[in-house]
Amino acid sequence: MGRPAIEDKKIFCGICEASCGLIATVQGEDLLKLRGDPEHPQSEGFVCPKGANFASIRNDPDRVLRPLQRQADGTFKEVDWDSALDDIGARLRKLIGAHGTESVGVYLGNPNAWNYGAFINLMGLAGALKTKHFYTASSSDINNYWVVGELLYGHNLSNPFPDMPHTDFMIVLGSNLVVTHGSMVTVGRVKEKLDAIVERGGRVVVIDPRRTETAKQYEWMPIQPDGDPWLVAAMLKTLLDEQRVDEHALRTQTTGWETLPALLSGITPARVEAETGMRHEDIQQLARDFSAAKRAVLYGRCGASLGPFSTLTKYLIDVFNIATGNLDRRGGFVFGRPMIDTELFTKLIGLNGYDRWRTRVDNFPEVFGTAPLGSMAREITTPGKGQLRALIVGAGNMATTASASGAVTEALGQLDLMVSLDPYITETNAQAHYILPPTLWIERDGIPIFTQMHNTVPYAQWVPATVPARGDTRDDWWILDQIAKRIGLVPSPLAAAQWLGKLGIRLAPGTLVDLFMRLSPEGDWFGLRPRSSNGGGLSRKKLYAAGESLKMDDASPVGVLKKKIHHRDRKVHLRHALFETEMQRLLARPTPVNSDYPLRLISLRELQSQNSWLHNSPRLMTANRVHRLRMNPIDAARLNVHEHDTVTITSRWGEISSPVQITDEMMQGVVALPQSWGHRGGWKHAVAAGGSNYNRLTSNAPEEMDQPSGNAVLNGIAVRVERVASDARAVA
Ligand SMILES: Nc1nc2c(c(=O)[nH]1)N[C@H]1C(S)=C(S)[C@@H](COP(=O)(O)OP(=O)(O)OC[C@H]3O[C@@H](n4cnc5c(=O)[nH]c(N)nc54)[C@H](O)[C@@H]3O)O[C@H]1N2
Ligand SMILES: Nc1nc2c(c(=O)[nH]1)N[C@H]1C(S)=C(S)[C@@H](COP(=O)(O)OP(=O)(O)OC[C@H]3O[C@@H](n4cnc5c(=O)[nH]c(N)nc54)[C@H](O)[C@@H]3O)O[C@H]1N2
Ligand code: SF4
Ligand SMILES: [Mo]
Repeated sequence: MGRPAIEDKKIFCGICEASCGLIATVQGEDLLKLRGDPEHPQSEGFVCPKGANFASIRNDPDRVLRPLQRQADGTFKEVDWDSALDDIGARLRKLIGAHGTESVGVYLGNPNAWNYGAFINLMGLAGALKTKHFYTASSSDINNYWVVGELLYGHNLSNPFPDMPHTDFMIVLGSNLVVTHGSMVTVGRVKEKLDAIVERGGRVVVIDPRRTETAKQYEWMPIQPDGDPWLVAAMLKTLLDEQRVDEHALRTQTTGWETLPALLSGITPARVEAETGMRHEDIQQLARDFSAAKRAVLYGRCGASLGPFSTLTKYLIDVFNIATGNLDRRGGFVFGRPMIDTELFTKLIGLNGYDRWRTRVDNFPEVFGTAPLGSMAREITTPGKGQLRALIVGAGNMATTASASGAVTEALGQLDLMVSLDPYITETNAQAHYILPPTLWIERDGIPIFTQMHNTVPYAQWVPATVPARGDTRDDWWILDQIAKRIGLVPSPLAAAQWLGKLGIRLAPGTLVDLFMRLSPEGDWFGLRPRSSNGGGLSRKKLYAAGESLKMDDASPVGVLKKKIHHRDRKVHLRHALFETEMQRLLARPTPVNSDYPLRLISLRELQSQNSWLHNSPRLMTANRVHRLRMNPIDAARLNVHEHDTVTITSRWGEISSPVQITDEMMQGVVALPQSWGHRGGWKHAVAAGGSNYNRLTSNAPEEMDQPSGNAVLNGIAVRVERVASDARAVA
């Protein structure tokens, strides 16, 4: 028999929020090549090195291909699925018998954003267990978005995004868009979109302590870490004082806007300059220029989301966009047109909300049905009713990615049961009792539910598995369903699903999503819908048959504010006591000057990484990549540090070491280190790449987290840097 035929399949990339359209060349079970799909409505042929080289991850010889059970000596032994699942079930039943379902927890990691089945079943498992131990990567990232979404617009997921393809003025506050390709906004070919703003006579202003790859292309304004709430508050105050706000927009779209001057009354030019390191006149001018632009948008991401006042900062960003009349305006701050009504879905299952309960140990408010990851270690180590004793981890490498990663690693070691669904033996699950191997995104069907919510060009896509599962790997959703089954549960928060489960009917997440999509505004309504712009409404069958993405419109909709707001009065609610408290807390906080820790550390993302998990590909983790601390030449001279010297980096919470790269990209007083390096475990190439664990320097103390959202603080860490050896290469 000859080799199977070579075929091209149109799919989308399941690695980052850009969700680029790809063409996969496959031959039978083999993935031969991945390239950009020129016909994809959003990415138009773009592919980055991560997407293009994903075959090296799929075919990785270090991938776990059969369930692994940890032995007494710390090594792992392959076991079959039934014995792994049966033993996990038995151990869970015993724990639940003794301590209740609230002793079992779930972690939902970042790669689940492209894994709808796992997402639904992790959420469903937490719901069915009625446990408060539901932790997600969002609390290291965007919990502040969820809180502001709920308070301002009435739903965690109601989050406007920048209409980049049509704007004339964009301020990028703490995001390295040309490297990360956008978060909480899905826009293909992001660099071209930014270039086009400038080409049509507009401006892109990047406000960042580092002259990043993005800042180098456009206008750069350096800012001291954590200066963001001060900066945005000062811009807003300027426009209010000078009556440059769009009063019509404020009156018609919002309530509570009259209280803004009082909220900002404590913001003084002297304090703003001290906190931002920027000139007050420059900030005022920027605000005036922004308000004069016809279509403008202020966009903030990790640089603005991972500081100690991230919820207040996100609130001020939204208010600034609204007060300048840019909400729900073409080229401004717009809402998406997702193929599935995710807001309705999460509402129906009761997930969305804020502060409906508090966490046991730290008394943090619940956000979107979840507890902050920063509290997890204390929930494991603090005895009492509700103590966390067993954890199911879906795609999480918290020993590297969580704040206070040292404390997290130690706490994980105290669990009675840890089960990790992961394609690798990582530094996190090296101490799991079981590692259960999942299929990867290219080996299962995929629908970009999460990123569809923030799409600048609305389109619909659902692709079957591109290539079959490798080894004895299984879809995450199936694994979770099997675990749930063994403790007598259906992984769903829906009473109806539990009831069906009792009759032996277990709905696969794909069936559920198809049903919901068909009944959604964009669905085919089971044939009852009149023909529409997307060709008569969506169903999985239709999208499979199309074999490519279907464009639903040229641009995200505008004029939809009333539909997107979930408050009864259909207005954006700008006044909340919470923001008043946060503003008081901001004003009361002394400007951080600490002679023991005089520098501020920030995280850096690299083009060939995806947080912690693509580091085992020799095609991505190439030999020339070295983990290095970036430092300004003046700081280096003062500390007598030279290129390649090894330094220790010490914070109040830990110490690591790293070779140094001296670069005037860094603002003086600020150092940057790539996040999520320093691996251990069975991914040999990642381990061999070396590097150190940034989050050994961060804290999970409750007072160090963003108070309203429990979001981790991962940027702006006060550190001291000292030379320990000259030239790391000589030392090594
Ligand atoms: N190539 C690549 N792409 C990725 C990822 C990856 O690891 N690699 N990760 C994905 C994930 S999970 C996410 S959430 C997104 C994140 O996407 P981005 O938010 O674009 O990610 P970062 O590169 O961390 O950008 C944060 C920027 O803020 C700056 N910064 C740090 N502190 C401050 C501060 O206090 N104020 C201001 N104004 N700026 C500050 C940093 O220098 C940095 O340039 O990227 C996604 N895409
Ligand atoms: N210092 C610092 N720390 C940070 C950040 C920072 O900027 N600075 N960024 C934070 C942010 S924004 C985020 S989102 C978090 C992310 O942190 P995590 O949620 O830990 O996510 P990742 O590191 O992307 O991947 C976690 C694991 O998922 C596994 N995985 C990949 N695909 C699959 C799959 O299909 N199924 C299963 N079961 N597993 C899979 C990978 O092997 C990896 O071990 O990190 C945060 N940590
Ligand atoms: S930008 Fe993101 S979605 Fe696009 S190819 Fe790269 S990793 Fe994949
Ligand atoms: Mo993230």
